[in-house]
Parts: sequence; structure tokens; C-alpha cells
Amino acid sequence: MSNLSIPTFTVVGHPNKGKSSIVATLAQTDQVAISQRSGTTEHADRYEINMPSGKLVLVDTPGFQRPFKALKWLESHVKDASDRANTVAMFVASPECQAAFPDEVRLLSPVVAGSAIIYVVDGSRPYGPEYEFEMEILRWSGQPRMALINPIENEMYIEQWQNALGQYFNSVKVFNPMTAEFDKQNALFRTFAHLNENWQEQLNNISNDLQTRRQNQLLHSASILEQLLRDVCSYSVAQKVLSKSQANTLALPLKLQFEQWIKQREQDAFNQVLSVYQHQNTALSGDELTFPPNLFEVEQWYLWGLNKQQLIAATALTGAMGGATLDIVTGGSSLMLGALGGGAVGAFGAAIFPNKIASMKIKGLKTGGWNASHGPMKNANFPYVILGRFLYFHKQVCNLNHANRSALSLSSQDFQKMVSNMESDLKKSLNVACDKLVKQRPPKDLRAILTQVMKAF
Ligand SMILES: Nc1nc2c(ncn2[C@@H]2O[C@H](COP(=O)(O)OP(=O)(O)OP(=O)(O)O)[C@@H](O)[C@H]2O)c(=O)[nH]1
Ligand SMILES: [Mg+2]
Repeated sequence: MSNLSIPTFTVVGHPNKGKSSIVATLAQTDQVAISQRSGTTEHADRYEINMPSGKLVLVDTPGFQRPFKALKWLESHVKDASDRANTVAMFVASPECQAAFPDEVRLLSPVVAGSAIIYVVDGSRPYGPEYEFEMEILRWSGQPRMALINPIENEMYIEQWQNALGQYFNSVKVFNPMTAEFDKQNALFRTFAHLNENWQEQLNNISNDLQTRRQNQLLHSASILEQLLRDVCSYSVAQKVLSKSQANTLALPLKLQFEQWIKQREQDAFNQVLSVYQHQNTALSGDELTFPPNLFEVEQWYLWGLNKQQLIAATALTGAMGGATLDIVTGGSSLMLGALGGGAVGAFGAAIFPNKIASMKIKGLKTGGWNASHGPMKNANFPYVILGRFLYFHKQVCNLNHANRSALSLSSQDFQKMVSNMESDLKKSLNVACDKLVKQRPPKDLRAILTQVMKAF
């Protein structure tokens, strides 16, 4: 029986059956090498799961290469059944075996040292007697052991595997490291707790800690979202120049600078979320944040922000009816803004339609010279666009298993539907909060509202 004080589980099996994938998902780290190539893992690599109540170790190993010959060696050296675990230890210590069976020695070393065993097989491939040699070796070790059936391509042979594995292992579970949700992962730690009673309390505590960490990750993400919204809704750029014509030439560069900053700020927030979920190496591709060319273009943001009806309802709800609503109703074609160019938009636009545009403004300064500025964003839909993108991004990251190394793509989703389904009190609080954000009066309870929205999503 195991004598280690830190719960330790060695993941073993045939090459290329998802051993490393299981370690990566359970340890929530993308530091584990995973690839299609058989023989990717060459050494026994330890990964620690450190939690407030203690730690757990997962050992990733190379696959069995010569289990038949290794078993023959064991059989020829064992005295009787009581001597089996001892013979496995001899095997690991023997220089002859280290030379002849390097992979078997590496994978059995942590087992001999007191680790429990997690044996991994592929449920989409049939069971065959060739697996019996390695299962027999694992049984000889006498260590507590369970088997995981990884349905790599499909679930075709699961039942067959269950029948075979049940004879060699204390517990047999189906576990897909690419898709298993957090609750399923955490349930597995509770199964581990049953393997060795000395570790039971520690493992149950670790499982509770994992649950708490999951909740904290969401709270942390809500605070990242809050700061993002505050920052992008209040952001503006300005430059002082000597003449009005110089100020006019700044319209485009200031706009670009403004938009670039906001895109970068969003990217930073996404990176922070990746780091909260220990997904630093995950690449992100997909729709970039766009800025509508027209002052109140709802269509282009339709996929992320609110649709027209929702925006009208939101505006009505917050009692901020006015020019903005009128403009939505007329389909976004502005009443007079199109006729006014450059600086004039700044001079009148912001005053006439105070609730909707991020415009270029040119102001004469008392001290002489001119000030050209762009922003903050006045479009009432803007906070919703940022919010929608963040929510979808967060959902993908928090559901991305660490065995899955594909890039995340942030594509358009049905954000309007999600807002429609939101409980009405929450919808109202959110509308008020978004309205206040674009009016530069961010509400005190913004974080609490966003946390609720994230939980509801
Ligand atoms: N679709 C799918 N692919 C999987 C799953 N598990 C593993 N794979 C893929 O199978 C390949 C091998 O996975 P690894 O986790 O590296 O397997 P391993 O057993 O550690 O392999 P070695 O270290 O070479 O012995 C990789 O390409 C994985 O992405 C799964 O559940 N579903
Ligand atoms: Mg591996």
C-alpha cells in the first residue's frame, strides 16, 4: 500500500492514448507536451496541483513499449505471489532492466515509490489481449489503481473495455480530457479519494478548493470586465495645436489612435482572463472589435451589442429618451450630421446628440491655440458591444480544457437573445449601468451587476 504523504497519481498506458492530455486537463496547465506523435512523453514528469489545503501530484509518463518482455522478466524473477511488488521494485532498480526497458522503468519508478496508478486506454479502439501484460504488471505493483477510458474518436468499445478493466482495477471511469466539463473533472478527484483512505480527506479538501478557485476565477474575471468597461467608456485622446486647420488634420490620426487604444485595451483584458484560467499559451483569433463608420450605426454592431428594439427599450428604461432614440428609429441615418463635416460635427454634434457619438472635437483654448480631441465613446450600444464580446470570450476560456490546444476564435454569437433571456431586474440594472458608463458616471454597483450577468450567462 502506498506510503507517500502527498497524494500522487501516475498516469500510465499505451503510447498515444491521451495520458498527457488527461494530466494537462486535471492539472489545468498547458505546460504538458501533447502531440499526435507516439512517444511524445519521454520521461516521468511531475505536475503539482497546489491548493490552500494541500497539494496533489500527477506524474505523466511514457507509454509501455515492451510489456510482454517486461512481464516475462518479472515472472522469471519472482519467488511467489507475496513477492510480486518486491519484484517490480527489483525490476526498476536493476541496471539490466534500466538498459533493456527504459520506458517501463521510468513509468514504474514513481509507482514503486508509492504513487497510485491511473491507467488510460482508448475507448474508440477494441480491447485486445496485448493489453493484459501491462495490466498484469500494474497489478503486481500492488498499488491502488483505477482506469480511465478515453473515448478519443468515439465510444464504440467502451463496454468491452469496462468488462476487461473491471478485473484489474478498483474503479473504471469514462473520461474525455478534451471535453470533460469542470464538474466532471472535479468528480474525478473525488473518485481518486476512494482509492487510498490515507489520502481521502486531503483529496476531498483539494476538490473543495478547486470548486472555490473556480468561483474566484469568475469573480476575478468580473473585476477585469469592470475595469475594461470603465476604461474604454471614459477613454479619449487629445492634442493641442496652434491653428484650427492643424486641428482639422488631426481628425483621422486621433480617431485611429483612439480605436487602436480601445482594441489594445480589450486585448489586454482578454489576456488577463487567459491568465486567470492558466491559458497563457492559448492563441486568440476571430472578429476584431470594429467601430461603426456612422455615428449611430447599429447594424454593424448588431451581432455583439443590442439590436434596435432592445436599444430603444433600454433607452426608454433609463429615461434617456432624446436625439439618440430618434436616430435609431430613423434607422441610423443621421438627421443633419451627414451634412456637417469635420470640426462642425465636433462643435454641434456632441451638443445636439449628447448620448451617442465618439466624435472629433475642436476647441479654441483661452491660452491660445486649439485642442483637438476624440472620444469618449458616446454610442449607447458601445458598453454592450464590449460586454457581449467579453462574455463570449470568457465563456470559451473557462470551458476550454487544457488538453485542447486549438486557438480560440471569437466569432459573432447571439448576444441579443442572451440579453432578452436575462431576468428583467438584472436587465434593467445593466441598462442603467451601461447608460451611466457612457455618461461618464459609472455606477458604484457595476462589479456586482457584472458578476450577476456573468453568472447568468
Ligand atoms: N479528439 C481527441 N483527441 C485526443 C483525446 N485525447 C488525446 N487526444 C489526442 O491524441 C494525441 C495523443 O495525446 P497525448 O495526450 O499526447 O497522448 P499520450 O498518451 O500522452 O502519448 P505519448 O506521450 O506519446 O505516449 C494528441 O494528438 C491528442 O490531442 C480525446 O479525448 N479526443
Ligand atoms: Mg504523453
